[in-house]
Amino acid sequence: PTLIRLEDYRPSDHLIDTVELDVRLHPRETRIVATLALRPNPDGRSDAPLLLDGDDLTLTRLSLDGEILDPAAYSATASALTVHEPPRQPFTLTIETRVDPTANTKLMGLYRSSGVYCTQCEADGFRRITYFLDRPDVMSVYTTRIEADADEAPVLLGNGNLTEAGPAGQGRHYAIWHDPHPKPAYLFALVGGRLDRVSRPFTTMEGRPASLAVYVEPGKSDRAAYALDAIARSMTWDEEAFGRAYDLDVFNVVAVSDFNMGAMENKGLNIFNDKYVLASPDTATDADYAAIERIIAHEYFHNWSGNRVTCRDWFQLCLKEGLTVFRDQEFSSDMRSRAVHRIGEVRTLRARQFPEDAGPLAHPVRPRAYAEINNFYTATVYEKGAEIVRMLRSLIGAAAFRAGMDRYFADNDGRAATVEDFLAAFSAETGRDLSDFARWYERPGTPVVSVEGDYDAAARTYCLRFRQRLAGAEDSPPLVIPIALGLVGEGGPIAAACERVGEGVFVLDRACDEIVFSGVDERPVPSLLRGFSAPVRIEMASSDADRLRLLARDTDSFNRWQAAQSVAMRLIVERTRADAPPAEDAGPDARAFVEALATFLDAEALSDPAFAALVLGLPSEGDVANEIGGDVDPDAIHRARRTLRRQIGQGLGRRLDSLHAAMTDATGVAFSPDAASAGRRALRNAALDLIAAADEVRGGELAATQFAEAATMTDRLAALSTLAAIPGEAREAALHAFGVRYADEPLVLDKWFALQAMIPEDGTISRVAALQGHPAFAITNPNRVRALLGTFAMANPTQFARPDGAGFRLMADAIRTIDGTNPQLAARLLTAFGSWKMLESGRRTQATVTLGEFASAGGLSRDVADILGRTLE
Ligand code: HT7
Ligand code: ZN
Repeated sequence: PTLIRLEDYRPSDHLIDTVELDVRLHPRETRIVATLALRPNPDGRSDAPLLLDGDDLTLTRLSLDGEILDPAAYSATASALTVHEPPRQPFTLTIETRVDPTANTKLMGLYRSSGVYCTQCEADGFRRITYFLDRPDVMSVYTTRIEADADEAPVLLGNGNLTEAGPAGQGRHYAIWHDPHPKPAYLFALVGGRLDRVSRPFTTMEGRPASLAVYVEPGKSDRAAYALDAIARSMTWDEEAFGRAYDLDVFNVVAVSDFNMGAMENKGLNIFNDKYVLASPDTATDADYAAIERIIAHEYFHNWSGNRVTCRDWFQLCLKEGLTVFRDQEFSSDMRSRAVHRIGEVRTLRARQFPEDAGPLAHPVRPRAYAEINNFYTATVYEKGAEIVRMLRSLIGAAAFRAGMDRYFADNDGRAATVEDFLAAFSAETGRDLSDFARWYERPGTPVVSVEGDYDAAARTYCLRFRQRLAGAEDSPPLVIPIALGLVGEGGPIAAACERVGEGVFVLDRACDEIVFSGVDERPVPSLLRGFSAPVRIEMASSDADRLRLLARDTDSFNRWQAAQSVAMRLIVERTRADAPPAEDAGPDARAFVEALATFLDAEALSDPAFAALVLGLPSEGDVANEIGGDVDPDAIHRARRTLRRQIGQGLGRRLDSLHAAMTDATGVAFSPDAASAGRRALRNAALDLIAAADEVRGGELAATQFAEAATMTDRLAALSTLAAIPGEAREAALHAFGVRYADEPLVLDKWFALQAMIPEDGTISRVAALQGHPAFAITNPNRVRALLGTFAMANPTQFARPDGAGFRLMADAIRTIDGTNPQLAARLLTAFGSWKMLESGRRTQATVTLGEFASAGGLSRDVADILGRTLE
């Protein structure tokens, strides 16, 4: 494959100051006239030809400074337009192209989704609309005239502010949008369609009035209220937390039903996957509400971290994505419970980024080369990128961090920046050299920090020895790892002195180091990596008793949860490895664990239900596989985990029934999606699941009652999920009832598809195959595909990695089909094979055979070929 390399970056030879677009929307033949004000870039080559990017374009007319261009002066293909000897002074190029939005199944460029025209230009979709310098360091001021049939598309939206609108004759109308902020082409957007609107006013801290609006499919505006409110809350939060105000007269969000990702931060016109906009108590779970809030915030925050300050090139993607994830995490933590949210973030990181970093698709947070940039919107760039920003804040402190951010925005406003520009702002603010810290951007892999503790009762000292290692970087200088820590005694935290620990953080910046606490009167248990202060694995030999002391006594909520997870993980891994089937008797270790959980629940469940629900949740089968790391047998993991769940359920006994009852709202209590109410539902449903794990009959009955009586989607879906794990008629009846009730609700049916795709039974493969023929399933709709096939591959390890290879084949067949219409979606699904090398040899062979056949069939898109090539490497 042709690789694009960071080291080959050079500035564009030409710049485009203004872009005037005239777009005449038509379902099959949309005409685009682009008038570009070009000039040679003083930083580029002066004698260079003008080389504009295109993708699947048809050129119908070309003129330069108003004169039709002689065909000998240029060459045009579907993927490039070259003007051989462009003027050496500013000039205007007018390009007319035709595109077919209906035939655009890649969902990049201009396409139609359920009759609504919309665009997706990141990373390189603008070149599917017109020929352009489609690179983020070419920034222009856009004016867009959109014309459409007034009946087909009464709503016409563009970037920036509306300057003019009116009839255009013959039943057509037009709107002109002007965006005063120079931007790269990837932030361009337009929308045309029949849409309902909800709106509200907002006044920024600078006194600027702005109208906020959410546009949705007709008839769905009552489901847009939460998203609209989340926009206003995001704006206020960014003003308070980062001093960033909005900068246009309008902020529009449009929900569409066919979308490759979650949402897109186009300037002033965010386009969303409708899954992350539409919510009502009957159709959305608490997790959906939280995701809507987070993604609305994320895209809004891009207005500064991404749009006002954009990326010089796509290698700097983490500059906007990692930073914006960090910002949305902070927002959600402020809106909800910080501790609970942090645990969720780390679970995601470990479930998605750690395996990526440990497998064939590993890459640095700032990659050095790519074949297809769309394959680098990864957990590493986003989630690990956010962790780097978080570590930076720990290192320099919150006040210096805020000052550094202010400086970064001020110094780079209106510019296309780099990771170096970002770090330079913090260096300038603190006087600190951050070049060692910058290694985090360059090194793939998850570092391991091994720790030994040594208590000297006579000297009343406690010594901690640290060693860091990173596979593949053995000869490279060490990373700078902030480790938040403390000591915990029998009765709680120990106040002991250590001069190397400032603000509770020790900075490990050597390969090995040790620190000594003095004045320690009892053997302590160290609480390491509090709040998950760095994206590393900690290795330390410690007993369950020590871990359970942390669960009971630590002040750091994250480590209390981590302690319970670690004990559960040890028990599951040990049982997975044991040749014999897990014993019926829980054994002393599991009994001690259950006792600790019981004590914890008795003391704290009622005061913090959301946290209690998390403590009750065991590591997922995927987490266990990642922990084991090699020769993985998903069936053995599944059995071991199921047995431990049963033993916990049995051990907690009636306590779970009491919790289930105590967390049930009295009839008539109004629904609220807030964190406290969601926490009660989370604990209620965690209890239900454990009751069923202990006793399928009783749990099944309770779940069936909850399913029938549920007042919220959260409770209904949780009951259905519990029932889904119990084979039999009750399950099939409930699945049927749910399918009928929500037959006209595609987003709800996605939950139903996903739930069935997750059933860890042999029959699931035929169930999934059959569901692909369900009338509500559409192989061209990314949400449907992700719900059914994505869930099967990513969240059903026993069935995806079946020993007979049928799961792999089902996915390979589907991916081949999808690659024919939507390569980006196909490539993303293929990443499910990224952990195949971790499997035991039989399954590994099956994966190699399937992937080999897949490769030899040929005709693959660049997106899929790139993932496949790296997966097989
Ligand atoms: N910046 C966006 C990333 C993106 C995207 C969005 C929708 C469709 C295709 C896309 N390719 C890349 C979304 C974000 O991270 O905010
Ligand atoms: Zn983003």
